[in-house]
Amino acid sequence: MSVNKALDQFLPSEKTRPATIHKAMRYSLFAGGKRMRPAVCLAAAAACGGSEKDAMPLACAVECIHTYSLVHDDLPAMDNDDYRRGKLTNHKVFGEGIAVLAGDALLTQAFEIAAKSKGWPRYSHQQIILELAHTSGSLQLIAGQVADLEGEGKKTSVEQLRYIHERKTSALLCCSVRLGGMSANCSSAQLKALTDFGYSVGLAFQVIDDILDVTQTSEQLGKTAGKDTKAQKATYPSIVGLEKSRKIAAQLTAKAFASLKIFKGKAEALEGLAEFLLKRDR
Ligand code: GRG
Repeated sequence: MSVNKALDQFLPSEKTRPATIHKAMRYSLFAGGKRMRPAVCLAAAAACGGSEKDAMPLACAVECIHTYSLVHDDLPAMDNDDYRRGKLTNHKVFGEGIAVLAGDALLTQAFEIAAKSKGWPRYSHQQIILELAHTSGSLQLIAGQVADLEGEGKKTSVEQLRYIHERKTSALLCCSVRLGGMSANCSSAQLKALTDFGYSVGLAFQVIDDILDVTQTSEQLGKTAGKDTKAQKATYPSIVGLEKSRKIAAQLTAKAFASLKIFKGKAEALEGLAEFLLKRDR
């Protein structure tokens, strides 16, 4: 897959000193993730008439941020998980100290890779970096994680759950789609359509993740199933039930499709990904 090849080229080799940290970064990055964020980034670029080559650094940057968030989320101080992507979690293999650093290094690596992108007439490096920083920061990804940690074991409303899902999941998916568009020097109308698409698809993705947590086995998911219920975490199925959750996921996906009208059939790859996300089983 071209994303794997590009990530391999962007990252220091396993043998680069200090070898442990590069091994740890690569261990989680190449552990078999679905690469959904790079996929939507490249698909958004295609919808706007851009090239894979121009979008690739940004697609790789979002995957590095995503992987960092998983490595840190799995730590004992956070979600405390032993399995991710069907393999032992980073800290189980390398120890907690190296896992913290591997996450830090992946986050930093994302900005280095993004800074290597070419920059576009409508979207400067400054805007690209701002987009990534805002999404990873205390108002989005980290805000979602904080709200999630603080909400454990407490009664959560659907509004509060949506706040968490928007930040923990939808924000990075939305950012991936937007960056794809920016790499194709998209118009502001196209960027607005991509933002709407990314938001809805991102939320649908998390609702489906909540559903899979209760309907699939750990083997199917490659991570511990049923964790949300065990941790008394609020999820869509626990608040509104399984059937209503499925309905919400389908409605969000339909909304995502509707946002793509402006591309007049040129967003086939994005449509295919939205369909795949709705029907996925892991
Ligand atoms: C900043 C530590 C920190 C966390 C931010 C992203 C996040 C919040 C926590 C990670 C755990 C989690 C359940 C996030 C929700 C998003 C999600 C469903 C991630 C899993 O994404 P997939 O299914 O994973 O695309 P793969 O392994 O396929 O890449």
